[in-house]
Amino acid sequence: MTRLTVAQALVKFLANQYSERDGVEQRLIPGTFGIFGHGNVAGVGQALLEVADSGEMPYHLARNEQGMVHAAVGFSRMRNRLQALACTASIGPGSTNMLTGAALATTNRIPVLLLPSDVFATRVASPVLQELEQPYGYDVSVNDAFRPLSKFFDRVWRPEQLPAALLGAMRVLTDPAETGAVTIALPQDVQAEAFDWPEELFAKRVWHIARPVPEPAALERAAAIIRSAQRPLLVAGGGVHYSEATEALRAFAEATGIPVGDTQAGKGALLWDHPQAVGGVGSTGSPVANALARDADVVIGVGTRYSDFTTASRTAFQHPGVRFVNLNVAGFDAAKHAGEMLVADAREGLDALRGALDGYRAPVTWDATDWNRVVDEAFHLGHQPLPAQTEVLGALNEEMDARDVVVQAAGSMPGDLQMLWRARDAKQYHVEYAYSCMGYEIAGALGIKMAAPDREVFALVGDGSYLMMSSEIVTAVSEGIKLNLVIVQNHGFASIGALSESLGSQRFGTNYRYRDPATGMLSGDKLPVDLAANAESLGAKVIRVKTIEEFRAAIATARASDVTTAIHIETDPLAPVPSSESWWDVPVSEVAALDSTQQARKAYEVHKRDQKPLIGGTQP
Ligand SMILES: Cc1ncc(C[n+]2csc(CCOP(=O)(O)OP(=O)(O)O)c2C)c(N)n1
Ligand SMILES: [Mg+2]
Repeated sequence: MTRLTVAQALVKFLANQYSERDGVEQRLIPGTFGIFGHGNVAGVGQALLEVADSGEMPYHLARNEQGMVHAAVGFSRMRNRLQALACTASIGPGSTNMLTGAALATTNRIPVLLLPSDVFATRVASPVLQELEQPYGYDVSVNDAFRPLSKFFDRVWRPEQLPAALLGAMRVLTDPAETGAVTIALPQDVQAEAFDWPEELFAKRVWHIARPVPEPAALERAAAIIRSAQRPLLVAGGGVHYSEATEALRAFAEATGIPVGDTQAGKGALLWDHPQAVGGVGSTGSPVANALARDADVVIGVGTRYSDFTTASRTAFQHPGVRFVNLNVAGFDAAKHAGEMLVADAREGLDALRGALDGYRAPVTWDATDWNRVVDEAFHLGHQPLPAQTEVLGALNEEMDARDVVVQAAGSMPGDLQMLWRARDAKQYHVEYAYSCMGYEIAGALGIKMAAPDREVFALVGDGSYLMMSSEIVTAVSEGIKLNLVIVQNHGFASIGALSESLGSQRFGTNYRYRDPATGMLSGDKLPVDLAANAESLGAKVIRVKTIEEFRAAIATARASDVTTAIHIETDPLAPVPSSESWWDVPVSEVAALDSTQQARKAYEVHKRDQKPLIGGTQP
């Protein structure tokens, strides 16, 4: 027996957990992010202090709890879900600040271990500082809000409950089908309570990350459907990366001749210059992929959750008899669009399908020449007087090393990136577009750099995102973790502004400007906001550029620097962007006094006709 507090036992346990896949073993939880308050400073905080100089559980002080969960997500995604970080927060606001991060992790199917602190189990001092009281239930706490956001949730009211909670948490973190946010809520008093633990709790334990193989009958059914296809299209999602199946995908594509489109999480699964890479599928995809999607008779989804951006809100696939074959480790995703379910690891499944399709060649053809020219033009627009955002992305795409990583999450950039970016390395493109959370960029980049210190990481940050959360710059500076930031200043929401205008809402409330007393609207002068000065004040080195030539030079300077460097550039939010020739369902008011809204509603109703509640489902 070992006498330790609950928090000490937790830390000791976590330090002894390992993951294994393909014979490679590594620490499952190699570090902990945290912010201390009275809810965890003397519990989990004390336990982390006891091991602080042993390397057993490195501790990183974050600046914002939401940010630290984003960093943990960036880290785990970069490590293909083989490792996860823990996040400890104090009770009340410290913990609820992690809710957005929890939702983001679960939506993206990325493992993070969240350790919110909780109110006293004994309730002897209740209501404690930051305790929310509910007259209908004395056992309700704000941490119950984690339940719908987590793939595993437990609250350790008694020390005896800890071992089972820990085992359950590790299982879900390492289960590729179930993974996401894993939450263990820790009452403040229980964290500090001592208990006699069995030695075995702290033995080294290896969690084997499975590569489930397809069931033979399911493989046969899937292969039969693909063999019947005249115009098949494969949609590669994030699961291809997490399973490290990019080589298997390339071999599959080359053996079958099937074109490969990608999703935001899947970009880079097949590198852009592969002759069978046709670009993004859906609302922000390439017209080449979207033409193939429109006419596809068989869609093979690999590791994709089929978000509305991928299906263009269920308008992307218009062949009346279209059928889906969904290779996914999660039955939940494999069942979508009435697909033939091939529940398996992406690499195992692709290899098995390649074998089962021996001799099959897809007769489908396409031509990407025109589209490649359109992208080249967008990258070199020469827009005046301010450069276009597409030129910023183009310069970055061209100047970055193949192994550098570009990070983005929200605003107008994810769409432009999905459409235009030419991924030259499987891990070059990191856009969080499942939760599309403003503020992910800098915090996520911090975790990515921690996961891949040998790569340069470039976070593209819109002014809106920057204002929402730039605090992890300070963490990067304090930890000596070098980031490159590109702050794209366009004085508001280019994205939602354009969306608003296209939906007849006249960019209302999307510009960061002074309120104009004459109109009462936020349509006055630009604000005197200087985000470069802000970044500098947080400890970053700053380069201000005005032209694309200066920007290119600044990228080289930032890359060569060993300290966190922010490049500030102003762009024209109204500059042209190529069309994906696709659609996204954002409902427009059915009745309106405004003529602009009435016109937009008419256009909306035309698009709605192409939308099908059920896309697939045709029986052979
Ligand atoms: C946390 C959060 N709040 C709101 C939104 C909705 N939203 C999407 S894009 C956007 C504006 C982003 O502005 P900015 O970062 O400047 O990028 P830009 O649109 O100018 O490219 C908003 C408010 C979001 N995605 N995330
Ligand atoms: Mg902006």
